[in-house]
Amino acid sequence: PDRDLLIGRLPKCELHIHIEGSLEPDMMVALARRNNVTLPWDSVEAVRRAYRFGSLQDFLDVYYVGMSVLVTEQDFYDLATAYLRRAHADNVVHVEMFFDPQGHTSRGVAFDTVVNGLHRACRDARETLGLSASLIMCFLRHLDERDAERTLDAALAHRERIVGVGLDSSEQGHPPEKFRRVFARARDAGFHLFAHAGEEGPPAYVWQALDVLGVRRVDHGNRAVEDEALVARLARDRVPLTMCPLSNLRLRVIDDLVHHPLRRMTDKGVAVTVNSDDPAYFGGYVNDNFRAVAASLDLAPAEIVALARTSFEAAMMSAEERARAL
Ligand code: ES4
Ligand code: ZN
Repeated sequence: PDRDLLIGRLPKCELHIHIEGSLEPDMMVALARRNNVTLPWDSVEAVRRAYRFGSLQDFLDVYYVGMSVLVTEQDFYDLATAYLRRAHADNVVHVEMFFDPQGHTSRGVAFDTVVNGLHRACRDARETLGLSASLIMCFLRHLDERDAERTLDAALAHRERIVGVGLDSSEQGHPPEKFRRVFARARDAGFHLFAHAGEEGPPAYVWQALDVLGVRRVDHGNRAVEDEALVARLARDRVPLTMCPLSNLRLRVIDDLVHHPLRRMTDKGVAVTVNSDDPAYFGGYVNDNFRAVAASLDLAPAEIVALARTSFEAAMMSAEERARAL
């Protein structure tokens, strides 16, 4: 229908995409062969069958095994290039891409290998596709702060190729305040600050992301809807939420998209964006997420346009990138 045409045509930014979560089953199987990595699944079909998740942790257990096929700089380049082409087809003009260095360094892959491959893909995409793309390094919150500190140390050698730091992985039991010191150091080094909060965790974790870590944008933030004062705070300070409807559905954060909190947030004046999170695992890229949530919440064309416009407001683009994108 008209709504789908509009969504396809709208220029947009994607601000919540884990590049390792864009690894499609066919590339996973091909890279496993190329690198002699043994997977617990013996075919593309078997990989697909493993994608039934009861929770965030169920997904993460598969996600960390899946990324083990990424070994060489070329693997990271190929992964990011495939994603950026796919995003371009969705009329994405600017991407802020999360990556999980600890998911690779823990397997013996050098930090430099990861960043060099991803950065080269971002640079080439600017030339060939005309879209801008930048990198945000996430700390794995199920690991301790010391491990995050060592990861930040490694990132300082690539300071100009990484625009920010974020916080992801298993949320429950790993509150933002666990990473207070490493985020303070990252801020002093000039990184933009982000954190996943309120995906499965309580509103208190969103408050901590804001007041203890000092983040300027919150990833997911679904459960902020339970706390009226928190919603008012997000709206007042225009702290954007990068929401991911199909992820929430697949990870059973919500039982049906008609219950997605996006509309309740925008109605209260919160800046909300729509994103894909881990598109290869959750069954859709950014336009699929727009289409699914627009249909379920019966969003009007003006509301869809506003979501895309908010993605530009919420993006951490340089003046030069902003001029190019608009
Ligand atoms: C993630 Cl959906 C989600 N939540 C938390 N951490 C993640 N890492 C990759 N996808
Ligand atoms: Zn995420």
